[in-house]
Amino acid sequence: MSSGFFEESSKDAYDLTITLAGAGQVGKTSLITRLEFGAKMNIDPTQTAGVNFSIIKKTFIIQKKTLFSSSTEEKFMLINVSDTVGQERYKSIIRSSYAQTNVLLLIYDVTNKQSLERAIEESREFREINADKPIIVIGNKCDQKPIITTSDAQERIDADSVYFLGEFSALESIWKPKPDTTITAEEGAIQKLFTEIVRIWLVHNKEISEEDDIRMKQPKGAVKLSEDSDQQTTRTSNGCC
Ligand SMILES: Nc1nc2c(ncn2[C@@H]2O[C@H](COP(=O)(O)OP(=O)(O)OP(=O)(O)O)[C@@H](O)[C@H]2O)c(=O)[nH]1
Ligand SMILES: [Mg+2]
Repeated sequence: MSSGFFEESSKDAYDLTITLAGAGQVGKTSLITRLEFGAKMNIDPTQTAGVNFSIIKKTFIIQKKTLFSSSTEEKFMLINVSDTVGQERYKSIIRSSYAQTNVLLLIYDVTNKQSLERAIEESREFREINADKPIIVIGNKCDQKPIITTSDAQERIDADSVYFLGEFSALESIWKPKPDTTITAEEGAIQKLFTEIVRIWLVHNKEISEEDDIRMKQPKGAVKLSEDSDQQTTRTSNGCC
């Protein structure tokens, strides 16, 4: 990591590169569209062409806790997202982005067994290139009747530094981090999911500890479900093909 998370100058934005991977049509683009444009947006994604790069700008508030004190920091972060296509024939392009990836976000479809097989395959390929970087696994489409549970995924993707964040619905912006817990769109499901992803990465890199709190800053006066105004997205390029 090039710079410390708690450096004074906010000019050095902290960079996190996330690659989304998984079978075709599991909802990778839909999930990232939710983070970019909010819970109200109607999503009608077309198949991703190769790799689609976007930069999402977010500010996080971190409360560091020690035995005797606590301090609060705001940290600006550039989340570089590589949204890959699920089609097998593009796999070499996807693999070429793995070396630069900090966190692999592996999506499967809870209604599609084949998509879990693909997630297992992707996790192995990522591990061949990155021995220790975090792999985060999410089952999408939890608004549908699931045939794969998080425990099934946990049993099958069995490696170090793999984190299971339960189920999500990119369609309805609902997060079920555990079977008995549901975070709704109104409660900020997508923001909370990505805050957890950032937290895992920071803890993994020992930038913060498990005890520290982190939350995504909402722009002043923002209606919770509306598009962020000062935390924009830039679609930088369309990678290929
Ligand atoms: N029911 C339901 N449908 C979803 C959900 N997320 C995405 N979809 C639908 O699934 C289809 C595929 O979504 P995409 O986001 O394009 O999937 P993808 O993984 O990016 O697909 P590729 O780019 O082809 O790899 C679309 O018709 C979406 O509307 C969800 O949470 N629930
Ligand atoms: Mg896509």
